[in-house]
Amino acid sequence: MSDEVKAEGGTTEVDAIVIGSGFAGLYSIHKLRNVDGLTVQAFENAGDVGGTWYWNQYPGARSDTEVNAYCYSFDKELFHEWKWSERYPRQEEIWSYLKHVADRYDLRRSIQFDTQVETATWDEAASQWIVTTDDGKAWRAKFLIEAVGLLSATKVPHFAGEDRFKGQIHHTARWPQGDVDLSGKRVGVIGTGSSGIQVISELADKVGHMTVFQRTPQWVVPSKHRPIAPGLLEKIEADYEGYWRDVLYSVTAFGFEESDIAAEDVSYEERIKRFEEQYEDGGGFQYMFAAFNDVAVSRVANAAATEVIAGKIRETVKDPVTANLLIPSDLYAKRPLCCDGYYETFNRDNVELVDVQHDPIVEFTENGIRTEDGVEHELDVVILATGFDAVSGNQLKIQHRGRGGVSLHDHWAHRPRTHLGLMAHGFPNLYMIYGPMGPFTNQPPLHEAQVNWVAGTIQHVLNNDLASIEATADAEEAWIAESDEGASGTLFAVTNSWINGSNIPGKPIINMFYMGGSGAYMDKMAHEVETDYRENFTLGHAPVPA
Ligand code: NA7
Repeated sequence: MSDEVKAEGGTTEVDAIVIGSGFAGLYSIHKLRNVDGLTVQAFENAGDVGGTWYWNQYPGARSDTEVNAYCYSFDKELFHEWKWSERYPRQEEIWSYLKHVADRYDLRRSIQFDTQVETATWDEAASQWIVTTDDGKAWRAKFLIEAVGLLSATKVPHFAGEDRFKGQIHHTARWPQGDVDLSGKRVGVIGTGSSGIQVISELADKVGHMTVFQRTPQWVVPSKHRPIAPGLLEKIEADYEGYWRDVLYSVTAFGFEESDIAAEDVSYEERIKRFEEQYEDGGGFQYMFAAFNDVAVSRVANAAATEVIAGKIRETVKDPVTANLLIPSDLYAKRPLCCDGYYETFNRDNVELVDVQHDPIVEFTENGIRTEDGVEHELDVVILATGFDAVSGNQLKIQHRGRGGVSLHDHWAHRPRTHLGLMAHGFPNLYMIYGPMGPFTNQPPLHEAQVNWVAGTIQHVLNNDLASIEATADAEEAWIAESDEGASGTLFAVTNSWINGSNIPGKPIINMFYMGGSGAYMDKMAHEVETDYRENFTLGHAPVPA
């Protein structure tokens, strides 16, 4: 049964609209339904729930966050009853989990699938958002929650001649449902980020020939995938609230023990020894945050981290020319990657590494890809593992008009602007889960924390008969300054990647995250509640009826 109510003028009215049905969208629907029984309508442009885990069905797709912190915490029964099979679950398993959550909490009745939200316009007089969808319908709601995904708007580079290519081209994040038969095929992979290294490692022994088109190598450590440590989930359940509190009040919210030792404070030998041990234990985020606490800020620490990985690449990859091509010159300051067997893949006879930094892709031909050295690489299938217009990309696909008709595109013309990564000045009652300058952490626990905060503000608006809540211009400015200052002290700021927008030509290169840590971010949200939202928000009153 739908919650909607027909409103005047052909639009349908609900209390809250949610966009997206990934981790954050599903929890938003559940949570908001429990705020004074609000009516909620969600829109999802995919054919089912899952968000990232719906779209990324490419071979080898799996989480590289340990599953004990890559799940919901809001219901201990759910945590208890869902039996995860692996430390880093595959896409299929995470997707099944999210579908189970949708069914268990009866969320599907609120979701309209295969529907793209096109516009969102603030109606000042009614204090409502008017949302239009690509099926030609219009909706009204007082609250709009956008859970549209941090890594969702795909980056699809266009190459000369791609229309005449007779084979198939697939982006990893728009992988066809039902899989693609690649056995025995000649497969090219463009891109060597998280998605690329997973697809390459998974497919190398299943395809006829694989050509890896690498522009920029990245540092990869093994994940050392293994079953979940015996007793771990039971131990978490024994102190469930304490465990999740510790996750949220850590730096990264990944659930592992973060180091409090600076690599700069120990000897060179000790540094190398510790990174060697961490490499053996596996995990990208662990390599960055569990060995020492200064890898992302200290060039000394960073150099030791990369020295160890470079040594492993040289040990693993038999051909020294290939090994050298695989060793990055960048700092270890992109989103850290992990994957078992990645470097070993390049010892296979059917795998070829093509350096497209040296010899860029010139064009697609009927039969494959031609690079600048004149070589035509013959291919049946090309996999684009070319990433995303991250963080702000999906938000900007919706044409927003806020107070006074100002567009979000204009408001963000020079850079995305938010307070807390959640709300933007001029856009009342609009919440962006993991919007720009949100926390740089493991996402699911912080999704929940943000949605809980959103629900709290909505409750505050309702309890006080308010029309709206809106971040002030000063709050936005202060948040940007604080986020920028924090990020400028890190090596992420000086390393090209989607984290600072530098993967998208023409996109402003700026810090896209608050890097003060999960615990500090939790305190920032709590501060707003403790001050009754008076410091950093304008609380709008409904017009008194005549
Ligand atoms: P990433 O990490 O942004 O990686 C994209 C890769 O694609 C990267 O190696 C790029 O090389 C390469 N790329 C992009 N455009 C081109 C063109 N035109 N030619 C050649 N190579 C290109 O995306 P992922 O999907 O792997 O991962 C994104 C996040 O999703 C990941 O960090 C996880 O959080 C989940 P470049 O570095 O630009 O030279």
